[in-house]
Amino acid sequence: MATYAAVDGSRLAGALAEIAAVRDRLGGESSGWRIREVGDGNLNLVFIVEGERDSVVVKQALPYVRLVGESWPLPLERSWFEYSALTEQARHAPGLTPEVFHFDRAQAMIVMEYLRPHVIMRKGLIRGIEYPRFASDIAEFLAATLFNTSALAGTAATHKARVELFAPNTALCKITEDLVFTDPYREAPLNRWTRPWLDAEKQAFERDSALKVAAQALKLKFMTSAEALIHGDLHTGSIMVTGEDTRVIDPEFAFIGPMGFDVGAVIGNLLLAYFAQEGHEAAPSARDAYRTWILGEAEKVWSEFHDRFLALWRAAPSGDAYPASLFASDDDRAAMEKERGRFLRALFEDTLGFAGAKMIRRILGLAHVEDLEAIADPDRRARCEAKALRLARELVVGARSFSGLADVSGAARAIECA
Ligand code: SR1
Ligand code: MG
Repeated sequence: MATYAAVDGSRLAGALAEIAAVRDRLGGESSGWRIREVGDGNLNLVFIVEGERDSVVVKQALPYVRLVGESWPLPLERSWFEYSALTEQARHAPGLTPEVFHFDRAQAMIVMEYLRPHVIMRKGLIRGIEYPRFASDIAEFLAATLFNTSALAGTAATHKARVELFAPNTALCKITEDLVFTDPYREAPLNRWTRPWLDAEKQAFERDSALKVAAQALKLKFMTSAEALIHGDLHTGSIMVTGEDTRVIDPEFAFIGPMGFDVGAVIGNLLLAYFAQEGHEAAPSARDAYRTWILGEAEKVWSEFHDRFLALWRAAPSGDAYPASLFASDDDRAAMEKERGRFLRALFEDTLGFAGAKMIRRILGLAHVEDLEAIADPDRRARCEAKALRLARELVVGARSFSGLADVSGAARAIECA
């Protein structure tokens, strides 16, 4: 296939049969392959193809935003950024991304490992399931990918080459700039919220000068802070889990941005899941133990990320930033240790701010999350959402006042129980 064409089941089998590596993996005659479209995301087509021997997932970008339709065009090249990010992430965090079997740039199509019996983490959170490996695996993914793609680990030239490679992913960044950092704070045609229950909150946020300034400071950081290769959309719908395994999928929003955006996405989405529990429990307090588990996981994600990132920096200060050769004496080493603490504290505050911004956009902006959308009773949904908005605002405006993630858990509990 040369010119791009969105595939359907019948054309897809023919196309895959021409790729030796995929044909051999699937096994048997292509006419016998079972193909179903399973994409429920906002942007792309996703097929599961089951052959005689094995199965694969085929993800193809559409030239528009699937959620909205052809009126919102979107470059196919996002598939190239996704493929490039998957490749780079796999080098630094082996076993934590899906294996890629084939990439076709013209067709904007990635053929990759079919993860099973994995489920989307968000769906597990809705069902109240605990995943024992989740926090450690995600902390490892975050620390390994963020540290190793920063100038703390690599040369300035490598870093600039990476910036150049991902810089053209502007359309996807613009989605985030608009939908996360701008539209929730103004009247925008695509905004949605639980009306009329949250009308007062929406209006208050539009008039909240301190909140708007803090959100714009985060937006500026998102647009200009080229710290590391970030996933760019690391919510719990981009994580697939079993009790024993965790994989990060869908990095099509990847670019060189602020590290806290990825860490904040994970923590913000866990907090959304926390506040959504009232909408999923069979009786009041039935999910209390699960609520505790979720907050514990958020704390673990941060503390294990912090420790791993610090360990990587101490063990391999191989980057052009803070060159190890400058820090040979005891005084130097003590000063460097203090500086690492300062860096991680700033990253913690970024993380909280971005977490709050990600929570707000999922309640007042265009693209919502199933944790809350699946709550059929609007009264109950709005109650969950209003609580999430309260904490989110505190995180965006007052990140500096939180001493640690346990402090955030405490604030979440206080709001939940108020
Ligand atoms: C128009 S796209 C809406 C959202 O879907 C993706 O998953 C990103 O989160 C994006 O902001
Ligand atoms: Mg996605």
